[in-house]
Amino acid sequence: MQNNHSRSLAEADPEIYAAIQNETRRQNEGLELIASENFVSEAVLEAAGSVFTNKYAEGYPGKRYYGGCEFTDVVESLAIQRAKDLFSAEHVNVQPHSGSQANMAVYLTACQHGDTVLGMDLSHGGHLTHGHPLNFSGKSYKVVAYGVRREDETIDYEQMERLANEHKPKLVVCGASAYSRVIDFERIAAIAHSVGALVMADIAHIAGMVATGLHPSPVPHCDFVTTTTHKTLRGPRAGLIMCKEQFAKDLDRNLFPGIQGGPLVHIIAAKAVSFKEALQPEFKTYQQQILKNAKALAEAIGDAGFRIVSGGTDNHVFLVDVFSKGITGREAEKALEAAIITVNKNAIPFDTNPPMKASGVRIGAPAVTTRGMGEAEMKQIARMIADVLQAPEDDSVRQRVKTQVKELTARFPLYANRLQGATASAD
Ligand code: DSN
Repeated sequence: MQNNHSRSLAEADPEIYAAIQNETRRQNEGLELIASENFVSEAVLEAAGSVFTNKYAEGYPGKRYYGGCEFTDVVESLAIQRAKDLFSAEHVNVQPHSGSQANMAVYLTACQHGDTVLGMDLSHGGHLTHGHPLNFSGKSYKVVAYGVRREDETIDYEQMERLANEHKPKLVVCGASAYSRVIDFERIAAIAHSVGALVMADIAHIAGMVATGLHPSPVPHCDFVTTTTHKTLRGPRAGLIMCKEQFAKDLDRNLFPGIQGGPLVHIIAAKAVSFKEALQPEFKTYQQQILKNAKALAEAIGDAGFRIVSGGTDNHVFLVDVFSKGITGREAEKALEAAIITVNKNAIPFDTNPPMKASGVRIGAPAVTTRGMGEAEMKQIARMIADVLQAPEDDSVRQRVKTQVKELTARFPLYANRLQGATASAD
C-alpha cells in the first residue's frame, strides 16, 4: 500500500498548494502597508511548520500532563528566557495563541466579572479587547473609555486621570492599534496605581521598538504587559504575556487551564526563533529603519495634500484622513487594492463615518522595511498612493500604479525560493 503520509503538499492537495503559491506570489508582488503585518524569516517559517505541531503539552515546562515533552520543554524554556532577556521582564508566559487570549488571561487575573475597567476607545486607536461592547471585554466588565484630544489627536492623559478618579477602575488598559505617538506608560501606571488599579499595557504594535529601546518600555511600570508576536516583533502569529512576579502563578493558571488547553508548540518554537533574531544588533537597525520609513512616508503623503492624523508619526504607523479629500476609507482601501497596495480602512478620532466606511486608512512601514526598502522607496510609494487616491475611480491610473508596484517589489524579492510555478498572479 502506498504511504500517502509522505506525499508533498503539491501531490496531496493541489488546491491548497495552489492557494499557498498564489498567496506567496501576492505577498511578493504587492506592497504590504498594513501596519500590523510583517514577513517572518525562513527560519521562523521552518519552526512554525515543524513536527512540534503534533505534540500535546498541557502544562508548563517540567510540569506537563503528557509524556514525551522533553524537547517541548527545551523549546518553551528557551522561548521564555529569550523573551525575558528581550524585554527585561520578571515573568513571561509564551503560550497565548493570540493577543486576544493574552489580554483575556490578564483580565481574569486582574479583575472580577463586572468590575470597572478603563480602556482606550477603539475609534480613538484602542483595540477590540480594550473594552469594545461586542468583545468579551465589553461584555464582561463595566468599561469606561478614554480617548485622544480633539485639538492634537494625542492621548488625553488629563481625561484618563479624571475618569480614573471618578470611576475607580480595577484595571487600566493602555496601548493601541492605531496610534502614531509615543505612549507615556510611566504616567499611565502612576494614574492607575494612584486609584488602586492595576495596569496592563498592550504593546502588540510597538513591541519591536520597545524591545530595542526605541520606545519607552512599560515593563518597569506596568503590572502586566501583553503583545502579539507577529507585528513589529516579526515573529509567528501568536501572543505573549509579561507580568510582575507576584501575579505569575495566577496569570499562568488563568491562561492554562483557564482559557487555553494544549499550547501550540510549533508556534512557541517559532516565537523562540524570532526572539533570538530580535536579540541581534541587526534587529535594532531594522526597527530604526521602520521609524525613518514611516516618517518619510507620512511626510510625503502629507506633502501630496493629505491630512495625517496628529500631524505625523513617532512610530511605525499613521492614519491618513482620506475623507478630508472626499473619499471614504473603504473607497481608498479598494482603490489601492486594485493597484496591489494593501492598507486597511480605519476610523479616525471623532469620525463622522461608520466603521465599515471610515474616514481614514491606516498605513504602516514594518513589512516594506523588512524587504529592505528605505526612505527613497517611501517617497515613490507616497507618490503612487497619492496618484491612486486623487483619481480613485480611474482604472488607467490603478493599472499604471500596479505596474510601478511590480517594478518596485521585483527589486526587493520576498520568499523567491518558495515560488514554484504559481498558478495565478495578482494580475
Ligand atoms: N487586528 C490587529 C491590527 O490590525 O492592529 C490588532 O489586533
